Amino acid sequence: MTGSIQKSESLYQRALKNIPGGVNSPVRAFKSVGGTPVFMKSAKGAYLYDADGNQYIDYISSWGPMILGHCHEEVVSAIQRKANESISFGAPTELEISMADLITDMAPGIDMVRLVNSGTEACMSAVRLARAFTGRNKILKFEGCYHGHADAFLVKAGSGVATLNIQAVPGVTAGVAMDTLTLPYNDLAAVKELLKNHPEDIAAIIIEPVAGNMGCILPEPGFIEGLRSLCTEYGIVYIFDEVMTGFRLAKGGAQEYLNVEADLVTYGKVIGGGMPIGAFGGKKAIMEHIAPLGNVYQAGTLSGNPIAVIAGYTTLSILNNNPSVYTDLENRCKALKAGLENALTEKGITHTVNQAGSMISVHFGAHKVMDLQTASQCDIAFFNRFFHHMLKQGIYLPPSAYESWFLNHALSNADIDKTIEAIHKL
Ligand code: KE4
Repeated sequence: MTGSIQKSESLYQRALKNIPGGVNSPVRAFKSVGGTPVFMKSAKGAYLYDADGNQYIDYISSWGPMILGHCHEEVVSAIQRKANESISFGAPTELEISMADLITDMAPGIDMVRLVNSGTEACMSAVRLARAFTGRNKILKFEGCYHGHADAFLVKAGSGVATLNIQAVPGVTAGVAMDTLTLPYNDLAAVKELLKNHPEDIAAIIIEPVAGNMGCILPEPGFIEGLRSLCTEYGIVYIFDEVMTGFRLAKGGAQEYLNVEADLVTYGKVIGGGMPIGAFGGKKAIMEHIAPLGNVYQAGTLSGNPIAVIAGYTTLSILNNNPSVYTDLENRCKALKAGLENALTEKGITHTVNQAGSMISVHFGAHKVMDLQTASQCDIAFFNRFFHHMLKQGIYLPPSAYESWFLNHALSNADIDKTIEAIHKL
């Protein structure tokens, strides 16, 4: 059991004075689950320590990046060494070549890659590139998928937009929204119908190949493959948003995990090892339109920043050289799934657990959760109570029913057992 969070409470009151909602990203504010957001002070391995000294088993892993666990010795010392040499140049470096080579080596079908500073930047740049490459304006995204906060993506988006139930984000103009078409995730028939009516209007289909922003939602058999065939048939750029799944589901991300190759892929989170990095990459025939090679302008003051890149490069290198990390993570996640299902069943709580690799989510309802609608039909109020019960037990879950949990490699079997025990105390 955790103790007082008095320091978090006073920090939150101070934060509200100069920061909108007291946080620098909405999902951290506990808005949907209620209560005071816990202010964290340090982290090591699988554990977080809050401002009051309470310890938590971490299932957020900074929303994915901390796949190796917090403050991994090799990553920390690489950052420290690099910081003694440089912080930022704004000039090309050899390290960026090594990073590009490593990403193209680990991920299938990536001929060229451009580093940016966030997943949002990666996704917005990939869409601009697809529009330039095809000469078309419209994009198709899926309800409940979240591709960052660029205007084009804030149409029926997941993550914090779904959590806060924002139907239409103010500031996104009708002109922008009209070029973003949306359909339910997993509805291949609806996509086929749409393309029949818009055979030459759509520049890109952008998708989370395993979705993590309405909880963890798996593609139905044939869905991702079906989109691949349709994109090829209609000359549409197929964009995998792998900001969450990239280098997490497998060394080659969802492309490897699902055995489907996209035309462009976006990355974030894990590739920065906890530092701010995004990236987009793909077929040379498309990527060579990016400035200064081509005319599709995309830029960034801190893109390829040495400190961020060394954190990401060290993280990816460890993953590349130790592929058993992925089997460990998947096995531990499967054990967690089984433990959650057994414990919730014993408590007589109707639920469904979705899991892919080291991504997992619990939904309170008897039905299959396979898109935003079925995720929204679950008992969100019960999830909120569940969240606070687990938090009190020292288990730190994403503070929203519309988020995936992320396991890190520092989690032990004892941590998983403690998580399951906490359910029995519900
Ligand atoms: P960032 O701009 O936050 O680095 O990445 C945007 C993004 C793009 N694509 C996918 C599939 C994503 O999940 C994200 C960001 N994920 C959220 C969590 N659902 C980040 C957490 C937050 O917004 O604070």
